[in-house]
Amino acid sequence: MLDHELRGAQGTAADATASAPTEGEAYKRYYDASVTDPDTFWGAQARRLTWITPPTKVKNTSFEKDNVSIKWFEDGTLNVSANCIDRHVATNPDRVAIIWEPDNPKAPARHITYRELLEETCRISNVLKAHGVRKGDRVVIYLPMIPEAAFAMLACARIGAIHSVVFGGFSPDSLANRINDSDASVVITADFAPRGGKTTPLKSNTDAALLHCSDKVKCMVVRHTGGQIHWTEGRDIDLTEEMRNAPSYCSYAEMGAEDPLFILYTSGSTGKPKGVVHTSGGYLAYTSLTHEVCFDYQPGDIWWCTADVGWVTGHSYIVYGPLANGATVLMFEGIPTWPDPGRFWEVVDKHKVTHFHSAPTAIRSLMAQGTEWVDKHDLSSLKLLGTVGEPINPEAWNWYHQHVGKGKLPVIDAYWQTETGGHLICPHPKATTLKPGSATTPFWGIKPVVVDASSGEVIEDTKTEGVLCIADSWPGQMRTVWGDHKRFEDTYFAQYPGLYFTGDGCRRDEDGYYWITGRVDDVLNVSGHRMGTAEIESALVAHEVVAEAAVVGYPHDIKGQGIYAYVTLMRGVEPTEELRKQLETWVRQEIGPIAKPDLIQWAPGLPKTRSGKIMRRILRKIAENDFGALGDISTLADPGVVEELIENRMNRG
Ligand code: 6R9
Repeated sequence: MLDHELRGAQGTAADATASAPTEGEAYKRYYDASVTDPDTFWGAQARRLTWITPPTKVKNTSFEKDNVSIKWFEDGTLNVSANCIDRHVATNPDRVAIIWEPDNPKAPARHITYRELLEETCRISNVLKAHGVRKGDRVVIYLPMIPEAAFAMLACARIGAIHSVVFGGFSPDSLANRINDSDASVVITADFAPRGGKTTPLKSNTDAALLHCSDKVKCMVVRHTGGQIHWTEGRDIDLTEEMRNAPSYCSYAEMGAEDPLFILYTSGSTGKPKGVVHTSGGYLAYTSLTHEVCFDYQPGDIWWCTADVGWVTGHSYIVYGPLANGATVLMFEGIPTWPDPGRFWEVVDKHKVTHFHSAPTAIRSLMAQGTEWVDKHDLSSLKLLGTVGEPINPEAWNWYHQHVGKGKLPVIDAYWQTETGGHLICPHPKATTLKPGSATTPFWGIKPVVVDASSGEVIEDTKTEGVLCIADSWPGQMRTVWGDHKRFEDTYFAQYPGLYFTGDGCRRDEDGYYWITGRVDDVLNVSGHRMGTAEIESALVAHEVVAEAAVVGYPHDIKGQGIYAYVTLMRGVEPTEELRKQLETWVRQEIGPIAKPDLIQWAPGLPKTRSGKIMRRILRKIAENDFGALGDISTLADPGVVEELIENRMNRG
């Protein structure tokens, strides 16, 4: 071990929250203290981490337009991987870190202890180093939900490389864009990704992506299914084989608190996806704290978050937060409805899961299958339920509480975003009275404000409605957009000067509870996956028969929002059912299966203003089958197109 690895064993996650108040009033007072004196509050919270050099500075942030700068704990140094692994190996080497449940219910589960987590992570770190990856280099991770995904993330963190995880459901094009935007030198993938009884050919997707990338990019392959794959000599590296031969220890790098930990691409209202950058110290302190407090996580609990590591929820609440807390994390490769709709509950019983965290879309899809699938399972190990990703409708909340929680368990509705690193608004299981459908009240350190969208004024009344902004920084906040700080400032801080703009609308009730009403910009939330309408439109118009396309969301029973595309074909092209299918497949290939339009309407013309702007408000109304109240259409260049679109609308339900 290096000298600095022996120093600084000053923190354990529980230290900082040992005396955290969980009674209603005390919890509230603690919140007040956190927002009135953030330096003291977060200075104390920093001690939940093990620092190489403990920070003396706490908060140094500015939301000022054109001068946005966010730094937390800036003079501290640490290593995130050491915080998630080594300090637990020192105290509890044989504790299980990851329980892996494979897609196939008949295949054996894996139990990986903290000691094994250290070894596997170190082996990947050593392979990365042997192939020239250094501090600050970017590594793209395109893997199924297998433990190697967590090992690879932590292996990057260990040597100071910046990872960028790409969801396994994304297409070769989306993967190539992310490799190129982050200028990555390595992509780590697997041969195949089994999921719900089907398999995605990740390696051949990567081969296709790499045709559009620099030929310096290396491809490391995890042999997961062992299936046949194409091999490019000189570029492809058998990671499974090289891990076997690599040393099982690798020292960790001393990183500044503000050194980037990862980039994660997310959709915005315009342009290509943005590389959201999170850094080391503040992000880890924040995810570790929120995981422990909001979910009341206790040592020995078995934590299961059903998200994919390709999304931020997987980063913060499968990997970093829980492992920083020394938790036992269940990682599931499959889907809720395969081989049957009882799979989640079977897994809960099999592994005695205590904390189950999922998404409204999953809950709604299981609700639609009837209660017998859940009622026949014991589920007595469960202590708490969570939901995240989109607003949960009270029916789904109640079903979850009643049938999964047997009418007893708290449902923690956690509202946050890729950009925020961790929870912004969510209840405390012991201190907050829950209201089905509301994410309730802000977490410690978070100052939400409701703004009148037209005047830009902050509304002081408790009971109100408007757009949701946050008035001050918190340690888990994103620091910049990769390679484009101006875009960061313009997207989040220009609209309402001095405030962070979430892009969400909300209502605040008489008790000060927040009810998120969904995105106010052109961002869709389909089954909890964020997508910009612009991305889907540009995929559609890239097809040779498409002249123009406009995409909007509409209410969908299971997915929350469905994708509704209006497509204008090139002159002379016949609209047919076959063409509709072709366009669906096209979008799947361009972006990935999650972006496939649910409904495509042929639109001989689109409603436009005289300046040529598509009037999405009108298209949204038609897609919602709510065309009685179209509002003012007098600015339209050709009001006639609206009637035609209504007449041939696709959603008549
Ligand atoms: C964590 C995550 C962020 C957007 C966000 C909002 C919606 C997430 C929610 C919620 C209501 C909740 N959202 N959680 N809406 N209640 N509990 O999902 O990140 O993929 O970046 O999506 O999701 O609209 O702005 P991300």
